[in-house]
Amino acid sequence: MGQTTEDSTCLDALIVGAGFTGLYQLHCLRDQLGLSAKVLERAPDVGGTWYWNRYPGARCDSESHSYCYTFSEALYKEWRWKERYPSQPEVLAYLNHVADRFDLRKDIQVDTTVTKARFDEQTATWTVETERGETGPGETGTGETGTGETGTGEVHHCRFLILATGCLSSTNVPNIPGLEDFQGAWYHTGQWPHEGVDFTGLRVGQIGTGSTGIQTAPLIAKEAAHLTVFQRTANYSIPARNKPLSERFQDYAHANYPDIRRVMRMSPNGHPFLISERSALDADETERQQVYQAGWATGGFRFRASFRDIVANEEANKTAAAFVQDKIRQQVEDADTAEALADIDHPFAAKRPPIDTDYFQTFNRDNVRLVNLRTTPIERITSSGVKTSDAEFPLDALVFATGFDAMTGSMLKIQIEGRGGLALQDVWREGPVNYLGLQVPGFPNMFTMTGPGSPSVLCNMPVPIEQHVEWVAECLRAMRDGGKTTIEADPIAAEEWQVEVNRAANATVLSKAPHSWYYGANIPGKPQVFMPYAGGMHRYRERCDAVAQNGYEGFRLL
Ligand code: NA7
Repeated sequence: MGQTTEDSTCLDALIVGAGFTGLYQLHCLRDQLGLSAKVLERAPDVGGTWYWNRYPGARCDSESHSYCYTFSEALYKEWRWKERYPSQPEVLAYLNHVADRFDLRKDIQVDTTVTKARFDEQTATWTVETERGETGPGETGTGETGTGETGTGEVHHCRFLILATGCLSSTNVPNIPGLEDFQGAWYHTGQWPHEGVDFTGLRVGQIGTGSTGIQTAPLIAKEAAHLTVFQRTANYSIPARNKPLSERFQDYAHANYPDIRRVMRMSPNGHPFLISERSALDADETERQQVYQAGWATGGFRFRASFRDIVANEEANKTAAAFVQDKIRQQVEDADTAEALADIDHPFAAKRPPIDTDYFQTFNRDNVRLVNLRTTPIERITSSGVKTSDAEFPLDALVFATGFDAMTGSMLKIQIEGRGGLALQDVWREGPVNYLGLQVPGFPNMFTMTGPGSPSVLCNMPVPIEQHVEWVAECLRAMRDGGKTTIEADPIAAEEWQVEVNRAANATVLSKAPHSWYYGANIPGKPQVFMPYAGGMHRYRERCDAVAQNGYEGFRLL
């Protein structure tokens, strides 16, 4: 064990995480409110999830001109994006630019993992313990690590603790028997080596066909000698139709910044386009096909905007699902493979729908094979590959595109104790409870950003992020102006919010995929509770604004 150093200064705010949320929160609290604030970040640099996810093909599914901050018109207009969807290096470069532009780095301490946080009721402050030089976002793995000098602990004190730890940041390496025997190299996409991986000449296995797997398979297939894709749940995917962004489009986006921002802020999902007001059931079959075809040609999430009720109405959803399934079959030459890819057991968009570049066509390559784990499950990983119930697949490398312990994973990795030693792990044992996704009863002055109860993962993320950050900043400003020192969610308000979160999910087809990570179903032992708020970003914003206007209704302020 190394030594522990204690910083006796009590900061106004400690922010955990230097991703999209943490960077903007620091800017708001320090530069707009004049508070003393600091960010602690486990990675060696800023960027959050965009620091770690460096797998081949890593790219955002939101369009570039909307996957950015909009709080500053000058910032919006000085950045020019290269492609319709930003690649991981480009998003990371953008976040680095933001960190430099607002001089944020001087208050960001990297290579620092927060391990414990405890609320002291006497002083109404948080005591936060850290370790230096921790490994990355996973339990184990071959990915990038920190400085390696573990064991040096620190103690910090603060009035407000803001968990900007990310909602898709705690990697999930499934516990498949035999991984420790595997003689090849293995990687999780969310913890990819910074120097890259050369798959040339190798037989690669990929487990997972979510958004990440669907992005990376076409690139790995081009490089590797052979790629075996292990699919547990077949997935819908819409062509991204990525392309370089013209100077003309960039000029248009900059000139129309106020309108683009307004559409993003008023829409249910934070994207910069309007959703049709028509029902899919109001169009006849020919017209419906034409509308879907147009959406397919446009590509990306705009396909989902074809009709207003694709996510809300099961019958409407079936028309979209059938259209996409037909398209999948048309793209894949081998009939059995096409059927395995199109045999989808949930409504369209009930699990997070990927968008792709040549994913299905990848299965037409001679060096790519699909293994359907529904019919032939994995039994174990051996020293030389993967053994399913009917065959053994010799592999030189294994890629886990197996996702994250979403929304709660990174928060629960920190041992957090609220009033009277109440542990967050205990409070959330049966599922996350909080108010507006922002505060947990019993944990005063702690804010949970983009976690359960927030619409975050169902939206173009920068929009809920800016909303959360600005709401918290305004809250702290109001507390200062009103001479208040603590804010805590009322347990009844939190209970009512859980009812609202469930009600919102049940009003959509999202509730028809109980095996999705929205329900925590990808993590063994995790409570099966629908986590994000599915009522729409616009409603969520209205609700949060009303709560603030009504003197922070549902919160106790002292
Ligand atoms: P996802 O969407 O959670 O996808 C993970 C994939 O890995 C999915 O196909 C899973 O199958 C599969 N998986 C997980 N565990 C296993 C095991 N044990 N065996 C076989 N297959 C498994 O993660 P992504 O990284 O693709 O995307 C996460 C988000 O990041 C995405 O929504 C974007 O917002 C960005 P399953 O479907 O569970 O049967």
